Amino acid sequence: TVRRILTVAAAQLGPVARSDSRAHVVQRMLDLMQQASHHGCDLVVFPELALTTFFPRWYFEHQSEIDAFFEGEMPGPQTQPLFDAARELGIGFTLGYAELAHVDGRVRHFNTAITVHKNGHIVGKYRKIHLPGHAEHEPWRAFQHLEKRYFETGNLGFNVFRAFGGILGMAICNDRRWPETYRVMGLQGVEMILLGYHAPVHNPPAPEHDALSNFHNELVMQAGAYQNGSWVVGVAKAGTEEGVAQIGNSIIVAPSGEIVAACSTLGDELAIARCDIYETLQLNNTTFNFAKHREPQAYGLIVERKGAVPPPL
Ligand code: ING
Repeated sequence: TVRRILTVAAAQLGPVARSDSRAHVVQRMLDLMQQASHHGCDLVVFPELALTTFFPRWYFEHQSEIDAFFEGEMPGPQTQPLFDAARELGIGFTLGYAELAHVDGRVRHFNTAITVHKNGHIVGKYRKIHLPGHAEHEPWRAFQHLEKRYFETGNLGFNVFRAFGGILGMAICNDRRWPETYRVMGLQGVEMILLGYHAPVHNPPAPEHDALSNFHNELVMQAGAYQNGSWVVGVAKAGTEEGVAQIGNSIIVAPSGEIVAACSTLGDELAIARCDIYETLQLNNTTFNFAKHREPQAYGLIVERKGAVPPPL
């Protein structure tokens, strides 16, 4: 058997204060890349919106205040050191950031993630599709969640790309709760999904689920991994950030659904695993062998939305 081992680090970040400079955060990330390099990692995965505090927790009146949290270029002067380190250390990284893009002569705002190879070149890009929360200021909430106001829905789909000897894909935070995220990449043969998240413990619209935050976090990534025969790397921006408690619980999940590495703190921490890409083939050639077992022709109408029950026969 030809084993393809990819040594991956989930590079969890602790809180980033609004007053923390990008340079300060980048230095923390460089330290984690250095540590990961000592452990022979090929790839380091950083959280969603890693460079700044999670600004959608506040309502901002003026676009200039909002745009201060965005990157107008990638790499830019503040993030270039990450790309240089990738080349110097021979280690790739996945980075979540707020992207200010100029597309078709328009300024557009996305919650974005990129994967950079060991040569410092961007090999994958994804823009968050499932934006949770709300679009208008809702003062009743203990804190806001204004992603629908500050970002547009991603326009790159759930794409996969070949890198590091495998087929990789990316997702961001709330995406991980939706089965479509994994399935659309699973149907493209994805072997490892890289995703970052901020998950407040308290979810104002559904506080009854607060105690299930870590359970739901693990449940969705373990199910997504197993049902699509893919590795899943989920990485938190963790800890109490500007007064909001966020889960850590960064994990690396094998195609079997087993959690093979996990962070145990709420700070900057690496969880490292040697991921054998071959394991994905095993599962996709046995339990989930499409040719032998999958019956798309028998599934009937793909219902556009839950509750649209077809009329009685
Ligand atoms: N954060 C949260 C997440 O999906 C959330 C929002 C929390 C939605 C709990 C539902 C329940 O983990 C982001 N950034 O999507």
